[in-house]
Amino acid sequence: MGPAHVLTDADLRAPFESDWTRRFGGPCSMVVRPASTREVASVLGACTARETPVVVQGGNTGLVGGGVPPAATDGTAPVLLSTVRLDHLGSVDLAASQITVGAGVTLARLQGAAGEAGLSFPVDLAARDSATVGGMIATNAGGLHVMRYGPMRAQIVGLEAVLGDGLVVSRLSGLVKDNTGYDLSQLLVGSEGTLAVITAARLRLVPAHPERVVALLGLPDTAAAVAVVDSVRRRVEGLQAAEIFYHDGLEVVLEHAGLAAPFGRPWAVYLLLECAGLTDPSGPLYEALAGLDVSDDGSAVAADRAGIERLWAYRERHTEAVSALGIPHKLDVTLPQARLAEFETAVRSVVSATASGSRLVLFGHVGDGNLHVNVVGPPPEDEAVDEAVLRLVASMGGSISAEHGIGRAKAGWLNLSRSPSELAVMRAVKQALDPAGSLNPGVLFAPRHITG
Ligand code: 2HG
Ligand code: ZN
Repeated sequence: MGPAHVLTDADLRAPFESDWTRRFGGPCSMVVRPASTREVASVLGACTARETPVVVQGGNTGLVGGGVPPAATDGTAPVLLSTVRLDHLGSVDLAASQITVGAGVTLARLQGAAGEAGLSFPVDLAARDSATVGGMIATNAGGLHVMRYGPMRAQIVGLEAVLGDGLVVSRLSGLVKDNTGYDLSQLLVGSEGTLAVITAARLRLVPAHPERVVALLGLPDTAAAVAVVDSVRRRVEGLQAAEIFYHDGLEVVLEHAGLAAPFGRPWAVYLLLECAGLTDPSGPLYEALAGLDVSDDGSAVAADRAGIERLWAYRERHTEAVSALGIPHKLDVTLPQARLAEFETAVRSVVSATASGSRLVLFGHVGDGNLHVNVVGPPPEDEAVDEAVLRLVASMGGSISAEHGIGRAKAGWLNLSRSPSELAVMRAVKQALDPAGSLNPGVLFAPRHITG
């Protein structure tokens, strides 16, 4: 790779050693930045032969400590393998509506390439300028359009990856129908760098939908928001995002971003709906909303680019606004749709009981039953509130990770969402693919699960 891509100097390593939340991270012995699959294979082969752990990192936009080294321990400091130089962007295959890209290509670059070909990449999220395709696959990222297109998993036609011992497995032919045994590509989706390093991906693209409309609604409570989404989902074909946020979170965003409030009066709950199509989707959206109890002083609609961006800012700027309050405890959970409103009330009391005096900011993808629970106040290492919220989620039939992954942050509680037999099978897969245990140790599997 050459000395320019093996970083040992502490200052050069520093940006790779701490995550976006500032809650997770630790030292590595060096950062290596391979630019080809062959280079990835030699790095992994060399590290495994020397029993050196490897931490894999994409754009470092993860929120669960899965792409940064663990806090300093007495063990061997890991090598950090950054995939950002695996940035080859193939040309769009129009006949197949597919594209092959390197793992280090950012989401924004991929979206740009798809757009130039008159197509679109179905996954979108706020960290688009830095998040890389490889990291998004490794975490099965979700984002804003899951309700229409599914998460990252649903966009994968095939992958190329390197195992811990340097073996390259490749499935980039682009065949949509291919029933020839185990789907190794899908096995790696969501494996959080614990089974292999993803080096390239063959992805599906969808038709671009130039006609967009966004509505922001003020509503009395979560149950009303869930009811509007259920109704619009059944009536409007192009509904692709349904996002929720709350009065207290909006106040934080307005203050942080210097934005004006969306309506003349505050509402308890805000629901943002986005529809897109080849033809103007606003007619069906208006019709669907006309039949619902939506008040004039709690609704705004935009169909032009600037107006759409203005409405989205209230939702998209939550993450940075919360981060400006302090180091947040971030939990990313899904509930059965029918219990989302009940959960919202319950989580507020659980957080005030376990972390009194803290700030709780809730927002998320209501169309997927996915709420982001952000708590600012408890020190980063105090996990009491994390545990209480995750136990509440499990007791209500939810999942402890909707889209960010388990990482290091939630590894100790994986047994709240996975049965002993599932965990045994997952450990057997890990043992088979990474017998030396060199890939992302401590991510996904904790040395010991918190019981109960
Ligand atoms: C989002 O939906 C991201 O904006 C980040 O998943 C969520 O900051 C968070 O907790
Ligand atoms: Zn999200």
